[in-house]
Amino acid sequence: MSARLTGDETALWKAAARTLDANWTGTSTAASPGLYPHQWSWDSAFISLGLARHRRDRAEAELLSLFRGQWANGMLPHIVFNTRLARRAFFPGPELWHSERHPDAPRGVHTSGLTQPPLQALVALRLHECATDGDSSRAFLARLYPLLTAQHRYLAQARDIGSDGLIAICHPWESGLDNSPAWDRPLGALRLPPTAYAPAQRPHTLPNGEDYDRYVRLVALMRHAGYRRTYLRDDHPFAVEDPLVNAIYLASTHALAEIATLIGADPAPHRDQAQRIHHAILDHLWDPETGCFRARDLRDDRLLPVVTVGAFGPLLDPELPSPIVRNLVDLLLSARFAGAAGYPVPTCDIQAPAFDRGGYWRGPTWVSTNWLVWYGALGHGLPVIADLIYGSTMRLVRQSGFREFFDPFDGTGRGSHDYAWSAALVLDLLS
Ligand code: 9YW
Repeated sequence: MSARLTGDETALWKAAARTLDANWTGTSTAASPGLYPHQWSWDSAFISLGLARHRRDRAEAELLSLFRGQWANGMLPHIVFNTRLARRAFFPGPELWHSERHPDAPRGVHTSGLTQPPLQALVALRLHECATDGDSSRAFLARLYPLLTAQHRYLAQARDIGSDGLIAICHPWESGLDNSPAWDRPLGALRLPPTAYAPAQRPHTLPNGEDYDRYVRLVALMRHAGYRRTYLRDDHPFAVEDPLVNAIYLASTHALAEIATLIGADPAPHRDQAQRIHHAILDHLWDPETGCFRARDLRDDRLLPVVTVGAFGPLLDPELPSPIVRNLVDLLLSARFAGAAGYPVPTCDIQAPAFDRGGYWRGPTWVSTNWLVWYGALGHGLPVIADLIYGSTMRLVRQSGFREFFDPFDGTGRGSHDYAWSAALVLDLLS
């Protein structure tokens, strides 16, 4: 804990550290003890950022534990199930995925068959930057590097569905922003057979049962096709290039180049790849007419209409042209986002018809997306934006605790309590 913290900040720091301690399972961190008892991929990345400030040993263990679930083709699954828990601890559990039937899946651990935003390389580099023992930290990076490069190779080979340098999500869960209105159109276009899942089995967080059936349907299609690359490219009905996912991919590719340099490997292929992603984000996801980034539906080659918090993801691109940075700042401060929200950043454009202040990823403020926009703003030397988001995040957790998500107008906490990434990212912000 830093000596420059005020009394208030020290109390918050201790509460966040206690939450992480309570969620620690012995080898990794439960995303939320009641609701999400397993290990989620991008949660794990955010969580290790907080652990790095509190228990360095656990920060490394957290990432290594996640990569135990990595498939032989490099795919890093979005859930690694905790096999010590009862099978019914979370729905949908391992029975939806049947990873044990897939030749690429690891033995002795159950995983999902989807992935999530590839934050891990970015986080691994940040862990190194705040390490006190440089040698041991470099050794950790050297251990992680082949796993990270395999993860990125999988994305470049299997998920560049548009052959344009960007990666596509094949399921809303892969975005991390599960029920974002950005996916409404491609999800609505999906033909739905009668479902086998009873309404009682659906998690409370998703109000719309029909959407949930569509999620399960998409998983079934992928599973039946053996998650095959050619199926995903040619036939899978859901393929979307999202600006937030791709900006994370870009930032992690830059991080991979730096990690390569630190451990004496060749950074050049990662630098070339980063250039390709940078140009593709601008060429394919920037809409000059509306002055913002939007997701592209590859199945009908159109930008999707709704503007979400994902529009600010490209701030993670260190080479984002300054006129575009200015556009994003104006949009962020406008009445569509921070200008009308007491507790920014809402996850959906407040003026969009789909905006819902209590609707999970359809409007509420989340600590994770706030951290990403904050980090991007710092990278572009935008202290006013960074301070605005820092202040809003601190007010949220002080007022409502480490909740899963928050009402963007009055800061009311919603969803699960003791949500690990809300605590972890507060530790990172305070450090
Ligand atoms: C689900 C674990 C996950 C996060 C996702 C969030 C939510 C629920 O919880 O998903 O059923 O997977 O939307 O981003 O990784 O915290």
